[in-house]
Amino acid sequence: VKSAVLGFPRIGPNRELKKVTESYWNGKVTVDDLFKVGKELRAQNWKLQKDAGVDIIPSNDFSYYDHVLDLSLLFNVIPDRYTKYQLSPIDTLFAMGRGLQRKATETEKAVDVTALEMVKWFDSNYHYVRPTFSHSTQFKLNGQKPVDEFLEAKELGIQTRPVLVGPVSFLYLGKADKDSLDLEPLSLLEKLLPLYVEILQKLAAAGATEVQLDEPTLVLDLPKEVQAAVKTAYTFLGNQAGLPKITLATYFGTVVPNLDALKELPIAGFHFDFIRAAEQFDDVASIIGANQTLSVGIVDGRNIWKNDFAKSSEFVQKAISKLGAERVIVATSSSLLHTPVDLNNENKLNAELKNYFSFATQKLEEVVVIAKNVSGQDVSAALEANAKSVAAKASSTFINDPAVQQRVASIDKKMSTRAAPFGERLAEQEKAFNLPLFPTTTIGSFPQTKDIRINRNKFTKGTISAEEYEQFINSEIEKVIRFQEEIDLDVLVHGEPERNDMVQYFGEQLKGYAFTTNGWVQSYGSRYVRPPIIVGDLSRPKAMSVKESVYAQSLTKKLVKGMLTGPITCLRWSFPRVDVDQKTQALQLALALRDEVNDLEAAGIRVIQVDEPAIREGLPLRAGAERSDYQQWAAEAFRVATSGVANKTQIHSHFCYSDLDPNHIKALDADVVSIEFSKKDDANYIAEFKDYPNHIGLGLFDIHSPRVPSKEEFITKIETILKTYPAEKFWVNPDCGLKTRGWEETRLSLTNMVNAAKYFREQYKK
Ligand code: THG
Ligand code: ZN
Repeated sequence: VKSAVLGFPRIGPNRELKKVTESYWNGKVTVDDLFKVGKELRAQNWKLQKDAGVDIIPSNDFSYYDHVLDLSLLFNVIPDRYTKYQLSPIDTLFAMGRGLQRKATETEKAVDVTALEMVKWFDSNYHYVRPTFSHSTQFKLNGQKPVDEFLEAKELGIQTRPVLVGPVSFLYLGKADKDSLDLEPLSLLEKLLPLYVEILQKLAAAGATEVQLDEPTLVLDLPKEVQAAVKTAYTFLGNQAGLPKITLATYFGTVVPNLDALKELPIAGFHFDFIRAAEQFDDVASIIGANQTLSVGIVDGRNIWKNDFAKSSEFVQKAISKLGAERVIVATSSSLLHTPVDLNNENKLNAELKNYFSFATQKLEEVVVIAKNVSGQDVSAALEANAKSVAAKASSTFINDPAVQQRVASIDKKMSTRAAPFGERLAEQEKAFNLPLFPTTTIGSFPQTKDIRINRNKFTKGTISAEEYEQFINSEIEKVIRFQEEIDLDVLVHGEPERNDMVQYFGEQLKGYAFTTNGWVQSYGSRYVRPPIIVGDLSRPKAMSVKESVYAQSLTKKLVKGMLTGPITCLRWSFPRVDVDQKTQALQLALALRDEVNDLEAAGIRVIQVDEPAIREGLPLRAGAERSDYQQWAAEAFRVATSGVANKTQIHSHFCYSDLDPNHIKALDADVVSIEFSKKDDANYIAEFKDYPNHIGLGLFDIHSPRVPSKEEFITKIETILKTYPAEKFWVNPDCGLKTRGWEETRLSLTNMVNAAKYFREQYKK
């Protein structure tokens, strides 16, 4: 029985790819330096897998930005606005991924182009760049990256299985460009398929015997025509002579509702995710043809828990007894892109906990051991060690905290309901706060300057004392407060200089969490996150944010918002436990946050914002009972966190990164919500929120761009919104936190925003 890996992290064990890419963008290194590091990383990854004994090793899983974007470039799906500057292929890739603004020099023309849309990759925290099609798209092969990388590995003596996103997912996950809104991407299938044939032929000529085509859209609720497209595409590709053998890979869920599309396809085999959807086994096994292989995704590509070899082997045995050993492959459930690179890079992690974890590098050994085990080879030492670790975890004191379990069991309706309905709360809040019409505020973070990062690093390394660090943070808070007073915002924030990542920061302070020093996972492009790990029952040993908020409030007569990350976002952006359900973990987080919210209130903080940017991405991929369950418990968790306060304490929340469902937000019963809106300001989207009962700040400018909107631009925008949206519910704020912006543009944008609000106050004066 062979072992297979669907993809390996590309970032390098020490974020080599981030460092060199950002240096290249800053003009500090050449394109050759960039390519050299890329080549080294690829070689390193292949060798690692080869040495671990993996049989089927992927290539073309590497990317300088995003593998879906690579495919847009390969098939020449490049909107005209990027080609007109005649940039090199790599600069075109970066321009599409992140936009490019460059002043003219003696040798180069000026460039000014925004990025393509970036979207979450299914329910993960990875973002892909959306393929963007137009009537003028000229499909043709642009270079041959998959072939080049295949040959690169071959030269190292390593035979690989190239991986590409398949044609249906490539189209279905894409969209029509703004000049071609009537275009249905899926209608391009006929034009696209010959390009797949062409690149697969080239791969075959280069010596590739098999390829992996990823079709994760098959785990979504698919309309009939998409199912039909799968059938068309793979019948067509499978019937071409001279191509490498095709394995169609799906992951992140069950394919059962789309199973018909996979029946009797003339391809070599399938890969399914049995971590996410073990229950699909009988159904999918029933459609495997007599000569087809089944790749059993049994080593989790989305989480960091050590595999249970006994359990996994038993599962694979089931496949073997059905199909025979030669037709079964042991594989990672998905690409390992979503896991940190190497547990051996962690030297501060508690030894007991370390024994429960497995990062990408360790997962290579896992697929190999399981494959050997089910092949009847002697891996008893590995099995024994694994069984010990599994048993130790079950009784670990890290994991079980009876007091927390009891508290979750005692949650009742009262705990998740505010004392009075919104109308009554609002009346009390208005009386207490006396805010003007069109109140202005920001989402929470202010620019994280180099100085802040340097001081945080010094504190982490111990080169400055806790007192010195606190003084530094306080001086930053004071700067931010004075700044906000000066530009005359109404509801202030402390600016969050003490926080690295909003989830990591709270994770580090909660009992039941473990965190890594080097466990980076790519989020998009060169931006990575270090998800904290939920290892046990969660509780809050002491207040987490009160000191900073109270200090900020002590500096001003204006209201200062307390700032917290909500239970669902903490859960979604962490590696969760797999021994209890997600609802339980969310409620434990909710209770910890409830204590924090109540402490903030007791310390005199009168407005408290609990952010839930990840609430939408937690929604199960498929409609059905699981989804409505989620909607119920996600809202409950938020309300448990926020319902312990008096009517006159105002609860805010914030959402971004996704299209929101107003009904879902309504269930949270926050007094005020701010939502990302600057790129979604069409009348329909506004209308969806018109009847939302509580107050909303529709984000008025894009914080991802250094561009400064003028006061007039803000006024025009607000005027448009006011045609649909009632003035008395309208808060004025940016789209999201200002952490990644510079101070200069922040000052200008916010000043213009505040002045626009003042203009409307005059207009609406009674
Ligand atoms: N935190 C977490 N997940 C997220 C976001 C977040 N997912 C969605 C969205 N926001 C992704 N956006 C970002 C934005 C910035 C960064 C990462 C993800 C970022 N990372 C730093 C970097 O790579 O240089 C490192 C941050 C750190 O020091 O911890 O800037 O906000 N969890
Ligand atoms: Zn946001």
